[in-house]
Amino acid sequence: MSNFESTYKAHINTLQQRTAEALQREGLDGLVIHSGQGKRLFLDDNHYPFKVNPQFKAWVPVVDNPNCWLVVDGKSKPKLIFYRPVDFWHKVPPEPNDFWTEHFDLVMLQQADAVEKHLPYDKPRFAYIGEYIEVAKALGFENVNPDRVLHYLHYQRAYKTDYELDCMREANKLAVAGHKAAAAAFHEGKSEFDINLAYAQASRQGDNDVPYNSIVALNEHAAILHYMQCDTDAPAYNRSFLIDAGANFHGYAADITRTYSRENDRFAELIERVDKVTVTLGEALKPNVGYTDIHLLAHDGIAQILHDVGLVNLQPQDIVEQGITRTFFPHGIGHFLGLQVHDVGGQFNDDRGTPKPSPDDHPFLRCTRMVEPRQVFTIEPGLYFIDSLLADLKSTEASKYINWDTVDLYRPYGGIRIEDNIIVHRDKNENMTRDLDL
Ligand SMILES: [Mn+2]
Repeated sequence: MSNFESTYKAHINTLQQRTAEALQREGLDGLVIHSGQGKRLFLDDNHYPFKVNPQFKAWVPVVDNPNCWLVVDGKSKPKLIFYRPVDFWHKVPPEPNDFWTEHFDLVMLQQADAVEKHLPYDKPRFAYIGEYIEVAKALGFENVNPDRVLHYLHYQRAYKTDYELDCMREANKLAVAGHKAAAAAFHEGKSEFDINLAYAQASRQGDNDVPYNSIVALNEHAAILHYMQCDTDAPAYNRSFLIDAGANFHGYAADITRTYSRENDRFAELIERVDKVTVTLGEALKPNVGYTDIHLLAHDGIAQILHDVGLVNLQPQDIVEQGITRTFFPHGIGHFLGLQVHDVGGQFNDDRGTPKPSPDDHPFLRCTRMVEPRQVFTIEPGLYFIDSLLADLKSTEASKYINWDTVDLYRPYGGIRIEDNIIVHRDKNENMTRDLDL
């Protein structure tokens, strides 16, 4: 892991510069970034899984420790207040001694509510960045998550440092190992539950480690965009399989989708065609192209497929113009990827946070920015047979262009999504997912 040592220093320098600029704009001296707190279930003594503040894990690869604090001012060595209680019920994290620790002044905190003596004295000159507003107020902070600071940091987060790109390549490795094992389990006729276990085992990620709930969908379930169940019983026959599953590495996400057919049948052919659209769009991503244009290109690609396989009796251009592609491809072409699976800042026009919303006809597009080097995107076209959307289409004028018998042949397979994770470099793209032979 010496590789991380060499890039991490530059990563911290970049965060320092961004912090200095954000503070200057807001007229503040520093930020106090809270990792978070444990959250108890209502009327219960159990806790929800801890999910760290993304602004905290941007600085340190510590994702599992609540009650930690960072004090940063963009100039001095950052201070990390690291929570280490005396606790015989839970595992107490060891004193950090990793590649990143030398970049921080470390202070150990034994009691969560004793943090005040380690925080800056002049609270009005600092902003609290975190989820627990009452805690911030009780400590005397007046500035809590100021918009101008967050907008600036969120906008800049689209440009990944070399350290972040390395982390995301590692996350892709973990996820791809899981995807290969999941595909094998599908071909053995396993249940969704057992396929999910195969994924977890190979990716070394449990349900609380992955960056989002994995979608493990057999047959018709593949038509449910955010299918979150996992049937424990295998269906009588595994026809088709859609898996959208990622992994985390040092707090950075992978987000990959693949679709498989059990037989070499018409659905397999459809998968191959969507796969080609993913590859083509991945190549179309380049500096100075609008991400919205990539989304519109996806509709052209889907329209071509609908025409070629005889689902719709219209020329591709007319299929798009009539809005028919939105029945079969109702979501956005992708999003920024990073510390969060749908990384922030996708709909900003500038670093002041001026909104740049998605086009009216494409409300689910999560990113409208210009494509630039060091950005990391998913590209995830899909083609689904969703009963409710098909029923809507059937009730319109355009119904007469649809070959409903052909639609019915595909319905039992659910749908297709093929999603890659792509780094845009100045002179080329790096498809992290395909580079790992998935
Ligand atoms: Mn995605």
